[in-house]
Amino acid sequence: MDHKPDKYKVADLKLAAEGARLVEWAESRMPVLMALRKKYSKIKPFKGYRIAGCLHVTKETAVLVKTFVEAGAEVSWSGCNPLSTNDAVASALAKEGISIFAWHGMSVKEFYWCIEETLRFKPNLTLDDGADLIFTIHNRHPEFAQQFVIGGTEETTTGVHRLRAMAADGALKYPVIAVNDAETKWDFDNVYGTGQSTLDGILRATSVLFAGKNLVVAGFGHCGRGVAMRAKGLGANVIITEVKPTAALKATLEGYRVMPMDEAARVGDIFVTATGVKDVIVKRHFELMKDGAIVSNTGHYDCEVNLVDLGKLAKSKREIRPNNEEYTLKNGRKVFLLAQGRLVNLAAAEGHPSEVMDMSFANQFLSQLRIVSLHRSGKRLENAVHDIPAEQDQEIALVKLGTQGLAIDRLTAEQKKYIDDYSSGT
Ligand code: RBV
Repeated sequence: MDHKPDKYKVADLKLAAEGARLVEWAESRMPVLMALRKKYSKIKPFKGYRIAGCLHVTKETAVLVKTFVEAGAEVSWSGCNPLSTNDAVASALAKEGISIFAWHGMSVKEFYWCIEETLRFKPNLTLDDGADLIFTIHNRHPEFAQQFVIGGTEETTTGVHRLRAMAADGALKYPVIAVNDAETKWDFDNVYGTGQSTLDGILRATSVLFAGKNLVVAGFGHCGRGVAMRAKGLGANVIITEVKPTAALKATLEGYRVMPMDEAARVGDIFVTATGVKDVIVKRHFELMKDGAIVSNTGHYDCEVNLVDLGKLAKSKREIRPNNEEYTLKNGRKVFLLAQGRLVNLAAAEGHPSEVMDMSFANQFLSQLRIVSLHRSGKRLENAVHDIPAEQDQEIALVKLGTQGLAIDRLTAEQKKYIDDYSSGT
């Protein structure tokens, strides 16, 4: 089916109507992306270009996919996590004729099969969340970079880290724009999006009271900061574990307790890892945990909580409620693992709210458009990881403010002059 991505594989097409309503709901909360859709559906700048995407199949992602299609692109899509696909949304997209390969609860083997399917239509552009698609191209089909791929974008911190390491090694075969590093992405999506959706996931999987609980957040980056802030708002006693001194220091000034995981493991009631690093919670930590401790992860990969260690320590396990497995340890205590250690906000809830994804995905759309526009004029970014232009952030933020009915002040000519005038002082 070269060049004709007319295939799909989803869980159940009968869910399409439900999915379409979810997408409609998201559209009503994503005014910036919808304004881009309106503008570019007329000129169809993506006409003749094929985009392969590998990003959580949520109602917000569907709004992005449909925007690409209306702007003229051919699209083929897979999810970027085995547990994050919303089956209703996936079937709504399939029903609309979009090539999509995604269902909730797939195996890792199926995950890569889906990616391969999206590559069959020879994409010109890749859109990643976690870099699994781009790595699949580099590892299994390196010739695609010469043959038809002209560039890509990356949505998340973990993916950008991996790609920067690859670029530093000279191994990156085509240019990638780091959407994550846009201020209107990381300072909103990563903080407020992760903060709210992570708590949403933990609550849906447990329904516990946060007030008065010791909530341990591993990692005080943007995501950890958001989780800590929102948990504090619900009355939790937040404890931060860190490896970076400045981040730990900032956490103390926000009023959080800071301690190593070896201490936190003894006192925590709820654990959330948000580090991007593996083995944050391992055997010796599980052994120290209180009876009833709840363990979850909101980082991109499921390696932050060592599941092999947990499995070895357990004498039995059962699902006590959806996305919540009770492990009975050999020491008699129980530990509850949420969403199999995969990102709890997407696996147990719906991911970030539409309002923040509005800005993240506006950045995605404009970054893909930048690659295409350069290509049309015979240009190409170098094979490196590129930032989005600073003006793009201000533009997106201004439009977002406008959609909220908010206006801001403007610098006068005099003020602009003052800013650059180093001769004036006291
Ligand atoms: N994320 N997407 C959603 N609702 O579509 N929620 C979260 C959604 C993205 C977010 O941008 C983050 O960088 C990434 O998921 C982590 O995999």
